[in-house]
Amino acid sequence: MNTPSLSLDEAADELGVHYQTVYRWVRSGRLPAGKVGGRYVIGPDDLAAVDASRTEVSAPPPPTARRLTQQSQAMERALFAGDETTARRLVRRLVDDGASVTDVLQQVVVPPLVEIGEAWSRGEAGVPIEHRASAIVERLIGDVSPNPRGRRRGAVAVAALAGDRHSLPTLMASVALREDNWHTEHLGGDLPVADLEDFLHSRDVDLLVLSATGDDQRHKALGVGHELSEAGTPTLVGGRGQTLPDLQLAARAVRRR
Ligand code: B12
Repeated sequence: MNTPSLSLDEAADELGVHYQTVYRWVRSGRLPAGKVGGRYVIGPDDLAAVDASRTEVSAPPPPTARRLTQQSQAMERALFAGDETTARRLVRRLVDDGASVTDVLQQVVVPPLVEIGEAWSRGEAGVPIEHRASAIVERLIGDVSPNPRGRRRGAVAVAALAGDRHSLPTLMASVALREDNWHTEHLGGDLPVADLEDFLHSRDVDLLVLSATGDDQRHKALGVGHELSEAGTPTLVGGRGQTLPDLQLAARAVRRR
C-alpha cells in the first residue's frame, strides 16, 4: 500500500533528516512524490525504500588493507607477550567492522605466526612462547567462526597427515572454506592415512584438502592426495607460502570441473 499520504515535513521527521534534504531528494527523483493541492505527498513504501537504500549507502566500508597491516603488528606484540585479551578483542573488532574472517586470518594472524617461527629458529623465542601463541590463535578463531547464509558448495574434509602436527593451518583452511560456503569437516593434524581413508568411505565428501607444512610432508601429502583422487575423492594439497584465498579459488575450481 503506497497511497501518498505524508507531507515533506512528516517524511523528514520519519527519516530523521532536514526538510530541505527531503525536498532535494524529491526534486532529484531519488524520492518519488505526488502532488495534492500544490503540495508534495509521499507514499510510505517509497519512504521505506529510500530509508533502506540510505542504510546500505551509509554502512561503513570494511577495514582497509592498511588497517589490517597495522593490526597485524599489534597482533604480533600481543602474541609474543601472551596477551590473549588484546589478541581476541582485536580480531573480534575487525570482523565486527566488516572484515572477512579469511582476510583477518591471512593478513593479521599468519604474519605474526611466521615471525614467531623465525624468532624460534634464531633461538630468540622459546617453545613455550610458540605454544602459547598457537593456543591463543585457536581460541580467537573459535570466537569468530563463520556461519554464512546460503546454499553450501559441497562437503570438504581438511586434514594434515600423520607426522605433521601443524594443525593450525588445517584449522585456518577449514574456516576459510566454511566462510566460502562449504560444509566443512575439520579433521586436524597428525591423521593416519588409513583412518582418513575409512572416514572418506563412510561420508559423502566432495573434496579433500591436505595441508602440509614441511617439504617431506608436502611430498607425502602429494602422493596420498594423488591416490585418493584416483580412488574418487578430488584432493587438493597445499601449505606454507600459499594463502587462504588461493585455497578458496582452488576449491571452487575443483567443484566446477
Ligand atoms: C606453531 C608452529 C608449530 C606448532 C604447531 C601447533 C599447531 N597447533 O599447529 C608445533 C609446536 C606443533 C610445531 C612443531 C614443529 N615445527 Co613448527 N611451526 C609453527 C609456526 C610458528 C606457526 C605455524 C602456523 O600455524 N603458521 C601459520 C600458517 C597458518 O600459515 P602457513 O604455514 O603459511 O599456512 C597457510 C597455507 O598452508 C594455507 N593452507 C592451508 N592448507 C591449504 C591447502 C591448500 C590447497 C592451499 C592452497 C593453502 C592452504 O593456510 C595457511 C594460512 O594461509 C611455524 C612458523 C611458520 N612460518 O608458519 C613453525 C614451522 C612451520 N615449524 C617448523 C619446524 C621446524 C617444526 C618442528 C620440526 C620443530 C621441532 N624440531 O620439533 C616441529 C615439527 C612437528 C611435526 N612433527 O609436525 C618450521 C618448518 C621449517 C620447514 N622448512 O619445514 C617452521 C617454518 C618454523 C621455522 N621458521 O623454522 N610447530
